[in-house]
Amino acid sequence: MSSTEDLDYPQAILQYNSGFLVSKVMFTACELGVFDLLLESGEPLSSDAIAAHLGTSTTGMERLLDACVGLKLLAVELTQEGALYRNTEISNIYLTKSSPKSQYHIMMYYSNTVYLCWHYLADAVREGRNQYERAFGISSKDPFGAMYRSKEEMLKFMAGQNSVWSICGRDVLAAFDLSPFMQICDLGGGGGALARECVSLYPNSTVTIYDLPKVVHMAKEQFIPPEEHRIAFHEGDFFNDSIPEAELYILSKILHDWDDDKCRQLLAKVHKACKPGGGVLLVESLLNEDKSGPLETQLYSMNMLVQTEGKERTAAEYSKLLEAAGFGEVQVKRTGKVYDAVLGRK
Ligand code: ASE
Repeated sequence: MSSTEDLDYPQAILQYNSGFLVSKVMFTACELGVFDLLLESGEPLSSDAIAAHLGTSTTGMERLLDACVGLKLLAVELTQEGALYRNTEISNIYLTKSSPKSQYHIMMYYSNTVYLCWHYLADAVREGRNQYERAFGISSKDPFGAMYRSKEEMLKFMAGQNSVWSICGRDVLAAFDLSPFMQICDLGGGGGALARECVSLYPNSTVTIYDLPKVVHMAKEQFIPPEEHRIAFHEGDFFNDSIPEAELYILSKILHDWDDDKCRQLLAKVHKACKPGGGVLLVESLLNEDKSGPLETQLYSMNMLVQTEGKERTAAEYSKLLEAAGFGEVQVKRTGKVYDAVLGRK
């Protein structure tokens, strides 16, 4: 495409202009249970039948379904009885609640929590800080206090964070051979999906999920079956309480929540607790060195601005933080998916 064509028909601008409409159509179809219904039904359904089953208006549902067809999240077939809708393969796998690779929970978190913070993106940029006060009327001093403001919010966040590991958990854990590390501590391990992936990939390892007491209680109650004996728990606040000894610490999407000062504090503490010969695995979405991309990571970094005290960083930035804490032999592996791996050794 020549640059004049670009200027005559600014496809990118038009597309970006409606980007949030696309997200909200997908989120809404998920929330209302369109994909679950079409999976369960096992046969294509009319918009009237879908509306009736889900208790919505027909006029609204018809438009939602057609927009989903435009997005290739549904397929439509015209028959004598009218238009019949069915899931596409990608919707069956990723948008239904019950699928092992379901992204339903992260979408509900984006649609109902993240979305409200993004309403104040301009304020976040002006002020350089998160927007919990404007979005929810709660203090933004303690981002996780705000994110875990209710049991429901905490559960939504934990379930949402879990869902990404069904897609890229294996890749980040297989990026390095972690089999020499038997005793692993997942700091801020939350709902434990990565810990479960870890004991499945490395059958000789045990993983201790370290998290706030209320998070650990929820993980035990909702996410980790009691018969999973290779997963243990440790309740604490990693900034204020002690960190147990381990051979490998996993910090998955932890440093991106905090500024450089807090990251240095935490990594110094991890280094002190770490067994000699042990290491630390950072799982993060890496920016290019010149921060020119990937777009998904640049957008995540904006999300860290509206929701946390952190940002996404480059591999060199993470290496510097690790080295400042005393870790060496830093290795970086890009997985080609949204999350990458950085390993440092003590
Ligand atoms: C965090 C991760 C997330 C803190 C807040 C968050 C996510 C959404 N909100 O550690 C999931 C990852 N997605 C993004 C946009 O970073």
